[in-house]
Order: sequence, then C-alpha cells, then structure tokens
Amino acid sequence: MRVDIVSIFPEALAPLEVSLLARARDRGLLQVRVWNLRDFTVDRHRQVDDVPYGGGPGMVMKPEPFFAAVEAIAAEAAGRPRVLLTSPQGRRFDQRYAEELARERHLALLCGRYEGVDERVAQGLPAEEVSIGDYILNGGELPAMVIVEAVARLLPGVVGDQASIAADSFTSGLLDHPHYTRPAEFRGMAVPEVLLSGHHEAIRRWRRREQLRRTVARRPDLIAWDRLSEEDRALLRDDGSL
Ligand code: 9D3
Repeated sequence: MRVDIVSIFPEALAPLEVSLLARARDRGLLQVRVWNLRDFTVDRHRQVDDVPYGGGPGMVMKPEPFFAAVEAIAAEAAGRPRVLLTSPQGRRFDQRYAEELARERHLALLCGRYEGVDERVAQGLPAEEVSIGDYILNGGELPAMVIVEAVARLLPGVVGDQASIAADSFTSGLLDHPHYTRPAEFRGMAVPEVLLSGHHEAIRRWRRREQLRRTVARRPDLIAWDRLSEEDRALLRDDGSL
C-alpha cells in the first residue's frame, strides 16, 4: 500500500519513520511519503490560510494548495488515490473503517488545521472527511498517524503474528480478558488460581467469562445481545451479569 500525507507540519509526522511502520516500510509492504502543503503554494508568502468569508474568528485553509498536492501525488503514482481529509465533522474512524481502507492500494491523507479547511476541498477533489473521535485536537496530524498505524497493521505481513490480529478484541467484538505474568503473587495481589491450574478448558471458559463481564460493565454498546451464543449467555448467567 502507498500512503501520501499532506501537512503544514511535516515534521510532526516524523514518528511514522520508527517502530512497526518503519519495519513495514523496510519490507516493502508500505510506502509512506509526507508532503509539505506549503510547497504547493504559488504566492510570495507561501500562504496556506486566509480569513473566513462571512467573518468570524480564526483562519481557514485555502483550497488551491490541497488540489495541487493531490494532483502531484496522482501524477507521481500514475493514478488517483482514495483521498481522506481529517476533520472533526468526518465519519468516525473505527476498526471497520480501518479494514475498509486496508483494502485500498493508495491513500492520500490531507491534514486539516486552524478553524477548518475550505469546503471545496471535500466537495471538489472530492475528499472524504474522517474524525478519530469526539474530543478536540489542534489539527489532523495525530489523527493521520492514528489512521496510518491502524490501517498498516492490517496489511498482510506487517504484524508478525497473524493470530494476534485474529484474536483482536474489536475483531471478536468483545474487550480482552485480564492478563498476568510472573510472579504468582505481587504486593498481596494473587493471580487467579485457574490460570495456574493447567486446566485448559477451565482457562478458556474463565477468559471468555472475563471478556463478557468486562464488556458488559465497560462497553455494553459493543454487545450484540441477540447474537450471543448459548455458552456466552450461560457464562453471563453464572456471573450474575444476565
Ligand atoms: C475549537 C474549534 N472548534 C470550533 C467549534 C472547531 C475545531 C476546528 C478544528 C475543532 C478542532 C479542530 C482541529 N481538529 C482537527 O482538525 C481534527 C480532529 C479533532 O479535533 N478530533 C478528532 N478527530 C479529528 S480529525 C481532525
């Protein structure tokens, strides 16, 4: 997969150079290129923003540099990417959205800043607006990194252990169970006996019950009540959660 990111703060995207993503890049599974939006201005002051029509506080990002950037990206890649624009007004990014994007060959991520981006970027390029959640950030650079990491780790071969992807809590639809390692007792806190028992079927049931219990308690919105198996219902009944 190829990902092009356009930003007025390309240095804020430096973390993409390290860790999981760097490995994916070295292995040729992922190609990331960061572009400086200012390089696509044509005026003497390299201006990327301007005052809002209609008045009001703050500045609005101008449309022309975004169009020029996407056209340069399309020319270099010999084809138009799926274009995303980070925006608090966007579609909420979640695991399903990440899986959808992981099937693309080429993405372009445009990072918004200031009060917002001229509406004609979303309308005319066109670009689909994407938000990473309902909290206020200063701009789209962190959202872009979140999106790239979530998508990249779904590409075949990027994460070493495919089993860890399959077991992922959001793929199974439940939160994870608690994890423990040595020592068996730490500052008066004991590891649950069943995990030391070697009784694999009992361990599997305990983990499943903990997953269900925690999901009911913390994220009831994730549970498809009408689609719980008979075993899951029984585990929750034993637990008093149902
Ligand atoms: C406080 C300013 N707000 C006035 C109503 C609007 C606003 C404009 C720009 C709020 C935040 C931002 C900058 N945020 C993003 O560009 C952004 C974002 C976010 O803030 N949260 C979650 N996802 C995203 S994607 C882009």
